[in-house]
Amino acid sequence: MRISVLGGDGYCGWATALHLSARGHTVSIVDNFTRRLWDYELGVQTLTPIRPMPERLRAWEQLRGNRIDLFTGDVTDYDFLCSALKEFRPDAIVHFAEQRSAPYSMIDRKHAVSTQVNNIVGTMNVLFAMREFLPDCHLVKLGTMGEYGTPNIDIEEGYITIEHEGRKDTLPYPKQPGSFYHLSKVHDSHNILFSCRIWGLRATDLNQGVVYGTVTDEIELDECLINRFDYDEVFGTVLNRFCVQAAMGHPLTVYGKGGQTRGYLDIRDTVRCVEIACLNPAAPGECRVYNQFTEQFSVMEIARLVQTASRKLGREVEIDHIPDPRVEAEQHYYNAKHSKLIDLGLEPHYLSSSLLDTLMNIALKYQDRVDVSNFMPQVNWRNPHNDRRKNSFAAVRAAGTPVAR
Ligand code: NAD
Ligand code: USQ
Repeated sequence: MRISVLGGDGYCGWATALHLSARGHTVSIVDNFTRRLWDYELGVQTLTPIRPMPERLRAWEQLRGNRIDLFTGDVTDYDFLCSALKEFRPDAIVHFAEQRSAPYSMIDRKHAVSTQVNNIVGTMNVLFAMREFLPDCHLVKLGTMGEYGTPNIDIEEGYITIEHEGRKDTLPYPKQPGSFYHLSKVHDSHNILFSCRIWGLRATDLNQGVVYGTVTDEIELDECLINRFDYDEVFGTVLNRFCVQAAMGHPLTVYGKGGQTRGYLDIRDTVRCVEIACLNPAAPGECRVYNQFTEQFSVMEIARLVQTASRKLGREVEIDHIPDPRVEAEQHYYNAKHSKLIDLGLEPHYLSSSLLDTLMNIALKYQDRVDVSNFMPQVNWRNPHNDRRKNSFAAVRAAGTPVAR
């Protein structure tokens, strides 16, 4: 297949582009590298020294003989997006190109607005481009399990059948997201569903859980292909953060009681799920929703697993309960269905102590790059003007460092 990976420089996107290329698909990457700029804005960096995109692509071509085309630009720029898609003519568009951090979207008004503009406009542009000149193309869009929130009933895969006043219908599952970022995904989902209904487009909305890990079969082929491993409070996801904290002997930062339960998956399953969705396209007019995760854990369960794995490596690490900077249920019912991708052939990599060892060893390998001041949360949901003064745009500008805006 010809597959365009929007956001192919990112954590999930880079691993997916390589996986699809390794499996014989013809792949293009579309990215404007804004994520590298956001790291710079926040004064954080990935634990792992990711290479510039031209170096990444050269290394891949030399290793595997597979060329990945690069289109550098912003998906919110409709003319750019159209020219990239018209030139490549994909059978499937995998859309990762969004601002994906809940804390980033909760810093202040500016970050909330820029998150929603970036995400919603980008997805709208993809939908309009498909309608205009790629009507048979299949959109594989990364959504999030966080769109559903934490209802006190089981979570279905996208739709729920309801009986009301003696009548019955199957309707989109109710959404109760927990950040302006998660809300942007809900708005995307509505726009995608509407476009499929009125224009007959085909789409799969992958409601992905929290991703962990950093290595895939392709990424471990060469140091130049190394993937992101974010551990900071804004972009680091919880399991990856805990592994780096444990490796550094820092207490694990459980927010509040730690009963917050989410769906999780290994990045090796992310890349496989995306390929499965591409190989089994939705029908014209169909907007499918798959819940893309393999296991559920509470934050405390993850903390205890990391603590045990750390002990085995001879490192004692404490678990700290710090006041939850987010507004979220700290103890709640959670049971989300996730069988559709398994039915299509996904064979999950369940969380193992050996994977935790691997992640802690990666953290030790790059420990010189760890800034422990990025472990504690600074963004608070209750405060509409979070002061990340030391790293803010204003401070960077004041220091005279050029910032592209
Ligand atoms: P990431 O920040 O590592 O990568 C996103 C990429 O998209 C970056 O390379 C960025 O430069 C690019 N991008 C953003 N806006 C763009 C724009 N307007 N034009 C062009 N490129 C743009 O994020 P990720 O962790 O790889 O997540 C990818 C997708 O998967 C996101 O949509 C996210 O919501 C979803 N997701 C991620 C996780 C997770 O745990 N990482 C979990 C569930 C869902
Ligand atoms: N948490 C802690 N301690 C930490 C970090 C997080 O207790 O040091 C808690 C959070 O409060 C939250 C849970 O762990 O309850 C998960 O937080 P996270 O930062 O790992 O993940 P989240 O903010 O939900 O976002 C991540 C991705 C996002 C994706 C989402 C999937 O960044 O792009 O959409 O996971 S889901 O959670 O299913 O919505």
